[in-house]
Amino acid sequence: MRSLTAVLLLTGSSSLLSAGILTFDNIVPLSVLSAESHIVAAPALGTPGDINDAAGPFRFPRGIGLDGTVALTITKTTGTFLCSGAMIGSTAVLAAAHCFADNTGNNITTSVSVFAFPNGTTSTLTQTVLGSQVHIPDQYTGTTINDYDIAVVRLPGSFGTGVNIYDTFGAGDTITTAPFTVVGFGGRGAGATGNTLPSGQRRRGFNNFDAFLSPAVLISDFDNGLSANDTSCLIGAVCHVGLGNLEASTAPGDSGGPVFLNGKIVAVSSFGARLTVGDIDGALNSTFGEINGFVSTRFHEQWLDSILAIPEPGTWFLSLAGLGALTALRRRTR
Ligand SMILES: [Ca+2]
Ligand SMILES: [Ca+2]
Repeated sequence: MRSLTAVLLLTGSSSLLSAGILTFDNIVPLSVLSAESHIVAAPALGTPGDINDAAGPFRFPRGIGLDGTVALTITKTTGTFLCSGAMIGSTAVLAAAHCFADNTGNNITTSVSVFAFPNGTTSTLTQTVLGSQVHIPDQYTGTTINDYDIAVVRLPGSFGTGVNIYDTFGAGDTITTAPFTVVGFGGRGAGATGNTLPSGQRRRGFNNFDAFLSPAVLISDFDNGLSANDTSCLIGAVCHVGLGNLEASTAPGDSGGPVFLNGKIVAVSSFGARLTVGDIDGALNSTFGEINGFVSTRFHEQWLDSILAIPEPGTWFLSLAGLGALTALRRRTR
């Protein structure tokens, strides 16, 4: 998912919110009009410029610590899909459950290809594994907003140097309202018009958590600087009009992508939603005023540890390919 849709230049200052601690006292009820998992229904990798282009706040060069973020193309019995992920072990990819499951929570994945972009090279490393290497919590039921929308794909081997491996939040880590960094390969666009550009290029963006929706689910709103669209404030959570032209939203294709806070993965991108208030245009399209939902890694600390303890699979395929190989994948817009 992820349209690092953003780009509103504010005339006023965009003072950063002080880093308040977010506790379960900050659980807010939501009147959701519509919500969607941020998976995109097609492989859309194919533009070599996913990185190596430092222009703009949402593109980033290699080697700044985000090179453990990966793209996943997932072949399910229902089609082929794009999601995002991150390395949390040399052979473990953190992702979202809905990328691999049907709407009742069953794993219907036949194979997964994981694409890494190592620091300092122009090549892409790919590993492909069977759907049996996807681990999803037993409690996952397939609903769009779900405490258990988290997954781990186990790979047979490491990608090697140049691909970062991240820690995830645990019991000792404090979730705050300080600006976070989110990374994904999903759709792109501007906040005023939404997710209008193709997915398949890696982007980062920034936002703040506004509240818990449950002990496992965090939300952030997509601010344009206007109180009228400060959805978090309108629902009784944090009042904060955003990060100016750094404010970003996720979009379809960003699902499973990591959210970083204090250098660790605090959450996984899960869904986007429109509420009864705030959205600027009446459609669920990653515009200003919508909210993004994320599943907490701290909530799943013990489950993640249990999966990381499973030995890696014995057979695997590693291919080193130029980005040209990616361009052979058919591009489709959402
Ligand atoms: Ca916000
Ligand atoms: Ca909208």
